Amino acid sequence: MAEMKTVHLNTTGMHCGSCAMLIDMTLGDLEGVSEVKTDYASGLSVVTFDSDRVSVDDLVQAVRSAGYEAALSE
Ligand SMILES: [Cu+2]
Repeated sequence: MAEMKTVHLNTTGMHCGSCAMLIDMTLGDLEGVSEVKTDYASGLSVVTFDSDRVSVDDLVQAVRSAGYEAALSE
């Protein structure tokens, strides 16, 4: 059974709303990610994903590959 998880990622490096859209698209393209909402003003990405198919590390790596930094928010 798929276990959906939601995490908050603190992202840095965004400089406009298009950056948030790019992060949304990058994370949304990952297999197992069902929902993602990135807010430029707060630098926060809320990501819902199937933890059997994709890991938090995968999410962070994807954000990095897009040119931004991300860290799991407690
Ligand atoms: Cu931008």
